[in-house]
Amino acid sequence: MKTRAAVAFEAKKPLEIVEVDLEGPKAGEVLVEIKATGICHTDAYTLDGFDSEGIFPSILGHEGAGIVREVGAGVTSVKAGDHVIPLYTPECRQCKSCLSGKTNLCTAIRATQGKGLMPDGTSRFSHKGKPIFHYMGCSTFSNFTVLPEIAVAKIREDAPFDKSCYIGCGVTTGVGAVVNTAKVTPGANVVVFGLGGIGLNVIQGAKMVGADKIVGVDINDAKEDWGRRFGMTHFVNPTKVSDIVQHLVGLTDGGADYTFDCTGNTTVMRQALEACHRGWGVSVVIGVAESGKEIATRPFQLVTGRVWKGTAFGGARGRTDVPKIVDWYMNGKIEIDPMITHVLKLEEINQGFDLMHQGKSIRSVVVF
Ligand code: NAD
Ligand code: AHE
Ligand code: ZN
Repeated sequence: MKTRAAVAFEAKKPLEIVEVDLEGPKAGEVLVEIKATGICHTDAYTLDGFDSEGIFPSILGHEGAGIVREVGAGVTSVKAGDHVIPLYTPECRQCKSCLSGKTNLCTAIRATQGKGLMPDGTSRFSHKGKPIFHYMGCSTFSNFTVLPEIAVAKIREDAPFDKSCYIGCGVTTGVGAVVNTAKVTPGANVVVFGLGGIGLNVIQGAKMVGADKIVGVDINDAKEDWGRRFGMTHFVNPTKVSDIVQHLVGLTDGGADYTFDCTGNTTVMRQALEACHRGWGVSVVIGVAESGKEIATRPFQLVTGRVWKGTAFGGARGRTDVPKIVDWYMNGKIEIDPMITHVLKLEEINQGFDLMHQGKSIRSVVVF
């Protein structure tokens, strides 16, 4: 079939809206009509050439929601008509990682996914007879896409696509980092670095679990009102204090119980670790750093009890947890609507990247 898609033909170039060819689902795969997709900073990071797994031409996008239109042989867990959220972290429930009960990082299809291919080692997308690569196993910047069955979460049908798509990455990552990865406890002091589409969800997660002080750190003063809107109690612009770590240690009576990096900046990651309380503070890396960047700190920071952790997709097991997070949204336990600052047509998708780089959006959502 033919489908409209925003194609990244080259790094650092705007996406081009073209008609591409899409092969139907093979065994164990499903064809999904994408109804809406968010634009996450990770899409921009890959488009800008910072991703060591970045591969072109490809169809980016990994924060979508849509409807199953066709299933391949042997598919049993979803059927045509089901509403689904694509999962860049699938959940096969059979691999060593899934069976361990210790991680959400399913390994069943990670190798081919990282190469922009379906599990059989081929692409379903092509343009003018040449293959186009998939992205993060999702490629939601296409009106139709093909996904492995284990990479879709079936969700309730009354959830609006233009909001629930955000649960495909940003909401689950931020809230999940608090609930699943850090396991923030009531009364804890929390510091969140980077108040964008992910950081604001860390803030709302921290508020939800009853954190006490929730300190937001951002170089953009315009983010202060956004943070407060979701439960932030204090704001710091690091460019306006002489030593951000000492400032935060002072604000949190010796250091935070939990800190979160939502910037992808390795200097900030170090600050986040060092702003943790001696003896028990836990710092969670969420931000994705540019290819080649490394993190550093004095080992003494760890010897004296601070813990450095990371999280992908908020530690969520996609097929199990995503439907629950959709329920949280539908039942009013978490908010999504105010964070969606811009709704765009596919033809306007490059504006969404510009708004993100200018710090003018929280989330732009493309509706098909
Ligand atoms: P965003 O652009 O919406 O927000 C980033 C925020 O960080 C902005 O408000 C910006 O002003 C702020 N910032 C930038 N540099 C800063 C600095 N030096 N100090 C303080 N604040 C600073 O991006 P987003 O969509 O929220 O994504 C944030 C990061 O999380 C990105 O690196 C993205 O790739 C990553 N991410 C990771 C996962 C995961 O599973 N681990 C999932 C989604 C996104
Ligand atoms: N491909 C990059 C790493 C990118 C990365 O860390 N991706 C996160 C999700 S970001 C979503 O917005 C992730 O899930 N990582 C785990 C995984 O298996 O990819 C690189 O450095 O090569
Ligand atoms: Zn993302």
